[in-house]
Amino acid sequence: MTGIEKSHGVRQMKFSILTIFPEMIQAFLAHGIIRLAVEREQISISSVNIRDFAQGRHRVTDDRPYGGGCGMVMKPEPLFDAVQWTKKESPESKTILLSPQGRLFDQKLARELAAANGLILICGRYEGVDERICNHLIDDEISIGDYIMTGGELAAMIIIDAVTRLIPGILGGEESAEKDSFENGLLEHAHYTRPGNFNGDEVPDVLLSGNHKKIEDWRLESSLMRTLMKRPDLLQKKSLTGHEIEILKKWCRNIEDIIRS
Ligand code: 4G4
Repeated sequence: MTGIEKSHGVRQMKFSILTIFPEMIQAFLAHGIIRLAVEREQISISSVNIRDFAQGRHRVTDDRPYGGGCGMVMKPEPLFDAVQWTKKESPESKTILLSPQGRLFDQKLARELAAANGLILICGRYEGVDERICNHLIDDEISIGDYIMTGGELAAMIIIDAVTRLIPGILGGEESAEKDSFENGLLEHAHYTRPGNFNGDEVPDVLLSGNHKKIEDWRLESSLMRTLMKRPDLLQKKSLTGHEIEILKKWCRNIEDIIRS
């Protein structure tokens, strides 16, 4: 994208990743939609090496825990200085610590983050980060799920990936984010491409019919049934439309007919 296009109101989302392993991020930037978004200057992703802010010949970023115990803790000073420096570079950004103790990340939180001007994502290593970092520098603490990883880098990439595809203009109209799973509270309908017969398994006739109304109905029905089978919890949470309730009732009647016969 040229400077002229950018000055016509297209804003750029700025991601900064604070890590002691900036090389981990490179492969993520080099492919697919993320790479395109960087090339078009719709997003920028910069890594900040926490070790560059560490002191002494060995540039140590960890230390033994007060109170004893095994493992090491990320020292506060280098991380503090790295965050302060990044905040000066990007004063509009929101500062987030990736940690197992954070708010659980989901599509709704991804939408919330997509509205920010920029994100500073802090990746902890070792057994965790000094508590005084969490208290003073962080706007939010986010977890990508209830499991422990050796560092926050993968969590940062997951968040950047999910947030980037929600930024207006990133996805083409065909693959636009409004049609996604979770945006309407349902899983996606089944997808098919050529060949029409794969190992004896046929594509449903309706998808070849060219009847757009029937195809839309089939897709909604596919969405509803897949959600019922795979993620009934989503269906319970969602407020169903009249049309959706009719489709579920039709399936209920079919099942009752089978039981009776
Ligand atoms: C901060 C505190 C995120 C960061 C402790 C990070 C899982 C997640 C880390 C740690 C992470 C998640 C070493 C436990 C790095 N693990 N679920 N590890 N630990 O989002």
